[in-house]
Amino acid sequence: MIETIVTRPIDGQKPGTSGLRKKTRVFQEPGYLENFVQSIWNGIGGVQGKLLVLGGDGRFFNDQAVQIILRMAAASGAARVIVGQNGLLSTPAASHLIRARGADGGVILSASHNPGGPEGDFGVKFNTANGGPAPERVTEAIFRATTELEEYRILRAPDLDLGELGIHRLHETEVEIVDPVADYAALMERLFDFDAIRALFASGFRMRFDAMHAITGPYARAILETRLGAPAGSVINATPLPDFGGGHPDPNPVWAHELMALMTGPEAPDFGAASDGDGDRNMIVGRGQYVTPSDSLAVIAANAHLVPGYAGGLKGVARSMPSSAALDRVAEALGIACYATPTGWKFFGNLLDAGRATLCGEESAGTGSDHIREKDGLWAVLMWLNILAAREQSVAEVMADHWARFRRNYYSRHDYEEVDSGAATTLVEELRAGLDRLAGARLGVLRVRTAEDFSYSDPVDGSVTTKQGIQIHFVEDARLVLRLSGTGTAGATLRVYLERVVAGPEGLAEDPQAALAEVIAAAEELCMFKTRFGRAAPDVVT
Ligand code: VG1
Ligand code: CO
Repeated sequence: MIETIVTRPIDGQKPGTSGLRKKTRVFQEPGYLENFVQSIWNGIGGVQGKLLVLGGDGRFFNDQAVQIILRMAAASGAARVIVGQNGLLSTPAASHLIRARGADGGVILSASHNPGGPEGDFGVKFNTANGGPAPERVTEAIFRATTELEEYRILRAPDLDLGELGIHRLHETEVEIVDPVADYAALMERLFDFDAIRALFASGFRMRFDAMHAITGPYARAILETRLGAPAGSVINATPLPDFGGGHPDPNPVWAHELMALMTGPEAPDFGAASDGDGDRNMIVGRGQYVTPSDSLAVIAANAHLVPGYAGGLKGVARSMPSSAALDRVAEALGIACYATPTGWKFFGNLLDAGRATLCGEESAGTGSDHIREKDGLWAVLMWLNILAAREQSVAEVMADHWARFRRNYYSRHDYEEVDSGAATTLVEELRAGLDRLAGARLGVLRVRTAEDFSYSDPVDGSVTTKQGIQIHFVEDARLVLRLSGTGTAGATLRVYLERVVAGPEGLAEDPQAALAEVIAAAEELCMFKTRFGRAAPDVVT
């Protein structure tokens, strides 16, 4: 029986950088999830007769949310919903399924790198028919729908058994439960030289992949251990847990500290990697050699021709504006275009769809290509394995060669987390208001060349997105970017991005924080974080 429930708009259901993220407890409030899901349906013109994909990263409340969304899809007449077994799908696997099955869109349940559990975060993302995150015009339509909502429709029915593969029926909607790994693993096999990677492992190459108790465990086991022959135990923390084992499923040196300790210790294997809650981020680390995501993207671009799926060359590349410009010099050398977009994967979709870019990446550990329309953690790991196998070099050797050829961009991000929202907004507004006076000014020993509030005009559809971060270029080949996070669920998080290019061949092996000291000092002089936020130092330095 279909029920129509009278409701009223709930404040603040505004999708951010990547979907709607709130405290799990907020999502569990009566009607909260239902209101948002009905608003997605309303915002995209209904789901009557449509084919949808549904799955999540397995965090606490994933199982219940999947049942609610299935009943709401059925109540609104969806023709079929393809669901990952037990309600699980990594974000890249969901993107692939949407494309491979010609779906009209998909709902992904995840708050990505944010911690999960009853006291953690939950999230809902909507992806469109190209497999990518909904572009801004769609998220705006969904948000508008949340402000006008009067009722939602839901089927009254018992829970489906999501463990059983095959086609089930919910009212008039078919629910197809699929193996979450199979199609994705087959796609990876088509892109990479699995024989070469298998031979690498057979020769004694050792790796450690930390799934951080999140969604990539089953994918990494199936691909790295079963298909590529990495020794059993190469994948650790491989069972997805509803609270990610109490950890912070964000693959960076701070949150993946166990892996970092291993990789810098005496027993270090040749290669280390990690992924995040929903499987779209990656961390790459060699023995004693951490690779920043911006450098990783540049290395992948410079070596993509060694990988079968990209042997034909790259059409172009793209990076988020705050990501380092290491990629730009590779693009220049290859003679291809390099685009700088606002933060968030949704801005890459048009470039990928239009064939203007083949590879994309963000400094926040997201890397991907036109094989799907999301960033893809395991894909990046396989890229590196394929490149290491083809070049017969260690990670440290690959990096040394890369910097010698392209120069090195020292790069770091300092996050001030959960600071007072008012103080953070005031800082950004004051910076904006003072931009004109900055050009030519001195900040510490650095001289400002240009200062702007980044705005992006999409070369494909002409849409313009403003206020995407304060960007300051210094005469001394350095850069400072500041923006507020759009994925947090408490207070405000200020991200400070710091970059300096060294010409080499000297000075290629400095400690990044030391190499960036002058840019860090310039940021403090400009923003006075200590006075404004009462914080002696950033909360997270990556
Ligand atoms: C952060 C990152 C951004 C990334 C986004 C979603 O956004 O900076 O690069 O696209 O998270 O990643 P923000 O607005 O907090 O800076 V994921 O893997 O959390 O979906
Ligand atoms: Co993620």
